[in-house]
Amino acid sequence: MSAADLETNAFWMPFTANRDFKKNPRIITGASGHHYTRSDGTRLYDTFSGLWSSGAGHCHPKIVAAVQKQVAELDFSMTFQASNDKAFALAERITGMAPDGFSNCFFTNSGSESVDTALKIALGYHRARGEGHRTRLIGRERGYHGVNFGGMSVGGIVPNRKAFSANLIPGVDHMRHTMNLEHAAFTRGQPQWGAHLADDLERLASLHDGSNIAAVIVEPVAGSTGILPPPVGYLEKLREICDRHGILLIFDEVITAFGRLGKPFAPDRFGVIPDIITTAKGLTNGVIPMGAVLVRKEIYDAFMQGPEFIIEIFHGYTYSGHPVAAAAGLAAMDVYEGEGTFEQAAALESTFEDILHSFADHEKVIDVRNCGLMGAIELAPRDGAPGARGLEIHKKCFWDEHLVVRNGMDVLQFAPFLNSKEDEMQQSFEAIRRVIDTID
Ligand code: PXG
Ligand code: PLP
Repeated sequence: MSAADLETNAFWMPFTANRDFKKNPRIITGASGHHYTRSDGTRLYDTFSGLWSSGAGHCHPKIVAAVQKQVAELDFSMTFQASNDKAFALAERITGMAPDGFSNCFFTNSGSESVDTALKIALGYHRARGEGHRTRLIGRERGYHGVNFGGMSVGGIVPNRKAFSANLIPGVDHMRHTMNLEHAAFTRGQPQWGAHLADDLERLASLHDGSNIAAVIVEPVAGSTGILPPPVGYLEKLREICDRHGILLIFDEVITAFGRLGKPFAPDRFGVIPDIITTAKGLTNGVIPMGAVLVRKEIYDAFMQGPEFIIEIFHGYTYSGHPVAAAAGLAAMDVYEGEGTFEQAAALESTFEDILHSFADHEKVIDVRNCGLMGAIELAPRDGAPGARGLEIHKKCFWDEHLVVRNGMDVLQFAPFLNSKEDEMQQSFEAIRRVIDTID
């Protein structure tokens, strides 16, 4: 198939410059392992694991087989009042993998839905315990928590909020973000500078009185806004302030869960344990849309009160616990555990870090950041055209170097496969260097 034969008008593409894209569409028609197939048959190396989603590689045969089997056996069953076996099995599986104390999981279809679900659970939890006055929510600048109204409100990405600012949910404050080029540029892993920024939470607790705050939501490592690892001591401080004021701590692990940090979950890496964890993406290795919100036992138990015939939480999606998605999730867990995927990711980390930081002295590069298998190379914006350089690199990589590279404005973001081959990783970055060298 040639891209020229494809009618591209009707699809209103998400987070894309539609008119620019449709002049010369970049169409992918197949995938296998670490490569995509472009519409003209060319193989492209994927440096972003899908959209952070497909860490074990595309079209993993075990996951494909599980989905094919499930869709022919039970295509759909509701999970409202009756349910399917796979949803229960997956919930057991991922709570078993989660840090101690996480006993229950609520299924959604995406990261955005996981975030809004987590915020509702936090509010409902306090209300169930007679603390319905805890209504305020705290997010952070440069946080990405999806695109639904709750997540957008606690999120901190200006363009995502701008057009909707009058209708964001009330009672939300933001802490400052943790990125600082002056104090922490070119840090390998967690910066030493910045733990004091967690004191913003204490300040907000003083302002509103901590007893009015329901929850704080942060990405343990911010992803979408260009990889911001937590400063050393920062998450610990957030946890301590939350404990002091009875505030729930939510880790949005839509990107970081399932191996991206070389461990199942961020608490396994940082030693700080939140109260609620949101996931999506890697839950099914990106094969079928699905998210899950994991909660500590006290939270689930707080809802399990009153007459037993009464629904405890008036929340749920038609496709919560969809059997085909759950089968994909179970197969993904089999792959992760059976192949040692998270250990593979941990073993690749230092090579990845070295490759990224070899860009540090490039004249167009103003910062390099990394944590686990999350990495960013930040380029100086071209005068008067912020974002142009990043998009040009993406396009040149796609057409000339046969690479899919994700850019957010002028930040090149990398999510190598958790089971990447080191030589392919090396080669992909050699190609990226050629492109950065040659563009204006
Ligand atoms: N929370 C976090 C931390 C995320 O990274 C979402 C919520 C929303 O998930 P859904 O499934 O509704 O998209 C995300 C999604 C990028 C990029 O380029 C990141 C995401 C999505 C698309 C692109 O960094 N993160
Ligand atoms: N809108 C209408 C009219 C519906 O009937 C439903 C679900 O039944 C929804 C929205 C929500 O859809 P979902 O459960 O897929 O989130």
